[in-house]
Amino acid sequence: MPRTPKLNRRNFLAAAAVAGAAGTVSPVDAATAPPEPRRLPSALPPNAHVAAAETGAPEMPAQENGMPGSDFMVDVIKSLDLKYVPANPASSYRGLHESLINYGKNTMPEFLTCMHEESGVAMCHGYYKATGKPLMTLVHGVVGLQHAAMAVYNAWCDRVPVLIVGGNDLDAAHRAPGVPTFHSGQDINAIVRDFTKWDDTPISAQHFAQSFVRMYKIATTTPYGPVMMALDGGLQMEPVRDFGEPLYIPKFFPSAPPQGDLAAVREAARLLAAAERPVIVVDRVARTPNGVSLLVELAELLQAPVVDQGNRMNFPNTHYLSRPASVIGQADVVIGMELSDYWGTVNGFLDNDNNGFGQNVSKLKPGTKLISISSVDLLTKSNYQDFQRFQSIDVSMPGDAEATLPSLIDAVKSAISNDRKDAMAKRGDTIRQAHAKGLDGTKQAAAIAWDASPISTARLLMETYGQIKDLDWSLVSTSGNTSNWANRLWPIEKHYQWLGASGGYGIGYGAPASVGAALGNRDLGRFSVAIQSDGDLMFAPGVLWTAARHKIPLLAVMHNNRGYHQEVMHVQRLSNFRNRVANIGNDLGPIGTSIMNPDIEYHKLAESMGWWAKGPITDPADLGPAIKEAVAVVKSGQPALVNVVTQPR
Ligand SMILES: Cc1ncc(C[n+]2csc(CCOP(=O)(O)OP(=O)(O)O)c2C)c(N)n1
Ligand SMILES: [Mg+2]
Repeated sequence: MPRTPKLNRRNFLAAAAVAGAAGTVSPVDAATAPPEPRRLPSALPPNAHVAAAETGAPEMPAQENGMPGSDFMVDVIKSLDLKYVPANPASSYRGLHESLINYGKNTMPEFLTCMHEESGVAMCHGYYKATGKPLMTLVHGVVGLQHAAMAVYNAWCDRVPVLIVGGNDLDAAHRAPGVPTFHSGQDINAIVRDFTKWDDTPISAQHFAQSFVRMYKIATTTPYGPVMMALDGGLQMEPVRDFGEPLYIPKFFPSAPPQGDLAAVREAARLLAAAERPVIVVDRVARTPNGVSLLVELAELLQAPVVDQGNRMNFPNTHYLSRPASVIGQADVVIGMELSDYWGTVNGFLDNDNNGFGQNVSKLKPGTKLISISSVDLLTKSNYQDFQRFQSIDVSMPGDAEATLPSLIDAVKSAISNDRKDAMAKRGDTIRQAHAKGLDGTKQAAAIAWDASPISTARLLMETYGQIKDLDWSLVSTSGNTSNWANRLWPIEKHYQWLGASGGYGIGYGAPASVGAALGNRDLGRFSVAIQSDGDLMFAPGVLWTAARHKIPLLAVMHNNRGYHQEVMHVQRLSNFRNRVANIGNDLGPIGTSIMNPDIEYHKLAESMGWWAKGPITDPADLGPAIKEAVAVVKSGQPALVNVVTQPR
């Protein structure tokens, strides 16, 4: 049986426009229908005639033969094993939507209903970091993509592949007038072009097939990143045209990641092997679990401290060579790998100093040599400033750090002379002692104000850890600022135990990225936990419903400090500098930055969207038992939220 045919774009639109007029019935129904009874002013159920008019399917024009373009597109999408499509629905991609759920049977990919396009993109973002597998999202031409844009920027800055397809009706002469035309653009991709790796607008089915496989390939070649396709409404609707040649789906083969130049690798190894105090600084090195093992090998070979900037789990924080950023000041050689901000790593910036402006200070000793391996050097655009301040580097290798590590390890092995080995072992012992001492100090700091109410952020984190420590846990995100207690005190040893932050620091990432990561972890049998701040949650809280609707188990423990506290501090600092008392607006709290009066009942918000929830927890003694209950709920397959009233930081 021919799978389609179907209907061409113009008569489809005509039919849809007729069907859209409320109360329209076909002439046949109208002739046989009983006369309409007198309307009663009430919410009585509609009679059969009205119900048919409101819910019945419109009579459609005869369809032409041929497969709809969007069915072929589903075949292409299925060839890439994309598991989910988290998206907000829209008419501009209705052709593909209908094909995904009917022709594609809503599996591989499965449509997940999102309440904001930003949530759809951020779910893909979080999912990728939990699983190493990209997802695609669909957005409504102009307006949906405008909503999605910040989340795309976060994925760009965080070097995460996300496939975005935006419906758009390009044919100005034949598209539906009015709203669909408001929602069409000549070049919708321009909205996100500055922070996507590639974009395209296919104009034939075969063009779609090539571009979709190409965008997958580009997104998953390091440095990873989001990619965009504008998908014409007419192309989705019309039967595929093969232009006399059989259509085909290009086969995807992954690209080998680019590596640092071998001569530069040897020079770097020579500097590292000869250094008295080498320091390894890492940001997004471990793309895979193997990246963690390679980094441990390099660090142990050199007996060098590792500063993990934490945008991924790169290095176990329980390893004796794991050290804080303060060691950079003593270095004579620094190797920075996949750093987002090399300048900020080796320099200090004091915001609002005595002049009221920032002050720059070098952290380095004179003569310190700098080495860099970074794939991001291979992809820099001009407008957005994610490339950060310029830093001069002695040995700079554009290339993927994880892929370069094996040759660097080999080169370091050859470069270490036997007479250095004792000194290196001694260096390792000193670092081991410093690591143990540092951990003691951190524990003591965490105990400060242990019994305070609002609850201290250290207690928030440690009570949470106490309830999940025996599970195969994954900390999917910490939004807001909890003084980094998780990374300082939870033993983070596996790559999925910490998934990093948003990348671009666009707030509103935490909640949806946690749900996306929890989705990936669900399928892998891991237990997901997020520390969820109040400000972050309120950007697009509808993602809570998405989690409940699609049965995504996630423990969200709230860091509810009742404000945009980072901004509280900014305004306070500036008031101090200007020698003024910050206006707190009588009892309303800091103006423009507090989220109080009325206090938001986050537990009720979550409950209303199908979550198990408890709160507000103000007594620290109640915290452990509440989280324990929530853990049991999450283990049964549901999301659960504990609303905890916390100290600001
Ligand atoms: C989209 C966006 N809007 C505004 C900001 C500025 N901003 C930075 S931190 C912050 C406060 C976030 O509040 P919350 O998530 O509750 O964290 P807290 O600072 O209270 O720990 C804001 C508004 C931003 N980074 N991104
Ligand atoms: Mg807050």
